Amino acid sequence: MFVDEITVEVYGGRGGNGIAVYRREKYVEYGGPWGGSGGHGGSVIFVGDEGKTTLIDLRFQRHIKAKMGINGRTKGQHGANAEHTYIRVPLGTIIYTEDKSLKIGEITEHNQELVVARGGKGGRGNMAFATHKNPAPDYAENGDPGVHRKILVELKVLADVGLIGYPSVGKSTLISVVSNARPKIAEYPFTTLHPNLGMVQVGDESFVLADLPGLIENAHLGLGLGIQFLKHIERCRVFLHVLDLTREDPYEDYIKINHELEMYNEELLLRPQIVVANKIDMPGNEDKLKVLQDKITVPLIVISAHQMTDIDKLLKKTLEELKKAPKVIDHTPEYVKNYTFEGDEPAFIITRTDDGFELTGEKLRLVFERTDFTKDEAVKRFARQLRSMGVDEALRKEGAKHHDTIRIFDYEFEFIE
Ligand SMILES: Nc1nc2c(ncn2[C@@H]2O[C@H](COP(=O)(O)OP(=O)(O)OP(=O)(O)O)[C@@H](O)[C@H]2O)c(=O)[nH]1
Ligand SMILES: [Mg+2]
Repeated sequence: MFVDEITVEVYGGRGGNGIAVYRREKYVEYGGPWGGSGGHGGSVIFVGDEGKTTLIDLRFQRHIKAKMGINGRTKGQHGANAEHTYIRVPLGTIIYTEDKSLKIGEITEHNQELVVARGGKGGRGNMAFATHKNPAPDYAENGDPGVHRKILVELKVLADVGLIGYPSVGKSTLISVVSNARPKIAEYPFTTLHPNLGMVQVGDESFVLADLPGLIENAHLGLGLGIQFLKHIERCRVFLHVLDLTREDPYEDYIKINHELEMYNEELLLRPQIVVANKIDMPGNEDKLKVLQDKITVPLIVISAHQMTDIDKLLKKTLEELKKAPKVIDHTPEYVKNYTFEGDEPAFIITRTDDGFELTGEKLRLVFERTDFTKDEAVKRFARQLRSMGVDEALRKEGAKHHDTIRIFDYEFEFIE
């Protein structure tokens, strides 16, 4: 099972409701407001974890819900804030909105935290609203809903060096002899289904090596593991292009794989490559080796991963190339903008309907959701809030008249001049 891209739904917890109650004491004539505020809802937070290499955990949690804040109580007691829900993900995880139009963020470091769905604020209890002018407010706020959205989670492996080549050429065997990685190795093609990372130590220096699934002709069109695989190599700074000397025509293989890279992203061809001619322990490779030596212009190292022949030589060369290689720049497309929770969207949007107007907008929704419409005073306060947001004025400008119907989410109001 190869998981490197997955859609999940995340729900920030709702904030707890505030409460409107009064103090009733035997000898106190007018008990004041005594309703506490609700606690904040918990957020869904992704955390970088260097010990993880796949997104497989997310497969089993397609809906991630953070906890709700506790409602406020009487005697001025505030509800507790909910705990956040933390989800550990591998480094190199990128989070987008479902349609990929917005990039929410990227996890590149261990323990880095990224809020993917913020919890709602707790509603204020009536105690919080008491003023000199209105010492006994008969309303409280509901908690805000948490952010709810579908996100696309993508993993791009962060490796310095990537092993590329046809299936069964010995990529996994090579990483298993040079690093701590222990991938599955077998005679049949497509043994490696997802990238394996290994740390390679050369003297007192080290680099991260990625063993990737085998590539075949037309991978860029989706054949084999196709695009799923190609994505991972975009961030490698150096490629070890492994050729199998027991195959019919290793030079032809070399050309074809490079062609696939080019078709996927021509910039990949500019990255330094070292050609690794593997399985020199097998007989009958002299002629093929001669062809490679004549035609290939990049560094060529002949090894046997199996017998561990000339591995040191390969690693030294790799380190040398890595030091020369430029840093890879992330070419996230222009239209993908960093998402901020406090966007610049207008506070409300007015649309004309048959019998009046409709109001929408995220900020307006927040004010709406906070209102407890079962309480007169709360509704009046809602009206005041709309006025201070400039809704009345804007409606008038749009031509709203006495008795026009104004639709705001679930409710209809009448425009009164
Ligand atoms: N004789 C010989 N066999 C090797 C050598 N390196 C790998 N093999 C064998 O080749 C077969 C494939 O090796 P893998 O390391 O799984 O190949 P891979 O490139 O990772 O293959 P995919 O994961 O399918 O892309 C296994 O049977 C290995 O034992 C070598 O240097 N000499
Ligand atoms: Mg493999």
